[in-house]
Amino acid sequence: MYRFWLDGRDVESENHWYWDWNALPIQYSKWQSGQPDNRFDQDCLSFYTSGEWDDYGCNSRCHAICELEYTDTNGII
Ligand SMILES: [Ca+2]
Ligand SMILES: [Ca+2]
Repeated sequence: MYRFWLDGRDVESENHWYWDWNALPIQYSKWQSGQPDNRFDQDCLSFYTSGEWDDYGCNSRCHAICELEYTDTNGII
């Protein structure tokens, strides 16, 4: 099972999750059972390939997902 970053954080106030890109509160959640546990002060949001969320140490390593705009030679995006 792989883990990926989401753009959420609760670094300002424990368990008050917000999107880092626009600072808005996160309205939806899909926490894994027992999460978020803030273990060793976890303040960044990750998710597993199962789709379940887990708070995770911000300096930890895990996979990233990038969004790219792409247009092929036929103009299809
Ligand atoms: Ca936390
Ligand atoms: Ca956790």
